[in-house]
Amino acid sequence: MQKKNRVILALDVTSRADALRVVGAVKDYVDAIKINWPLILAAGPDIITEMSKVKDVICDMKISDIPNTNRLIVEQAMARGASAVICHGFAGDDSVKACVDAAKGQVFVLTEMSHPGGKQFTAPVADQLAAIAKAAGARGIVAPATRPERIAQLRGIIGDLEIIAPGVGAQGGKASDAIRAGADYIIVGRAIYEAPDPRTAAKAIADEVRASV
Ligand code: NUP
Repeated sequence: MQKKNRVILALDVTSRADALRVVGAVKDYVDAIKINWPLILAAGPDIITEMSKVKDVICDMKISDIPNTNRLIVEQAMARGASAVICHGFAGDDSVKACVDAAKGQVFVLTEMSHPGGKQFTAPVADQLAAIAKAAGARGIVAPATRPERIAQLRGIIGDLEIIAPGVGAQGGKASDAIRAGADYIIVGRAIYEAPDPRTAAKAIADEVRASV
């Protein structure tokens, strides 16, 4: 994934037609496409392969099983063209390591989640989850754009690993705040794909990011 716009599109639309329309409109302003269960279930796993021909795909399946099952899930995602996957850290270091091995390092580990409920269980252990990501050899972590101060604190734990930050727009976070706090990329879904003109919305966010780097 080329660090050009520092924007990752969260493509949580629920049809192949919408996915193609949105990606066609915004591809100049995003560096990767994050695909989550809504689109995989609606359009089938071949959508990973189709989208991977346009941009790098991050499969956000929030993998959180025993090591063997994690390995099988990651192998399926990578075989379909994913460039990276997202896993939970709470299943433990062996489960995260299984993902890292199967994805040859291309794993982002969830730390503190961006929604209000993320404060309940993930926030108190987020520092440990970040340490697990670092020790396992992951590529990076997912940290909340809704709480930029946490991005900065988690950066202190992971060093030069990458931070991708969801929560911009619909969840109330601001792109420039997340980037200034140390995020490498922001993740944006509804603020782009639900906008009247997704291309204009994506460009505005990419411009905001560029101005804050
Ligand atoms: O903590 C997280 N918060 C979050 O929103 C971890 C995530 N992976 N996400 C995902 O980012 C979420 O599942 C969705 O795909 C995207 C944010 O979408 P939006 O709020 O910009 O529409």
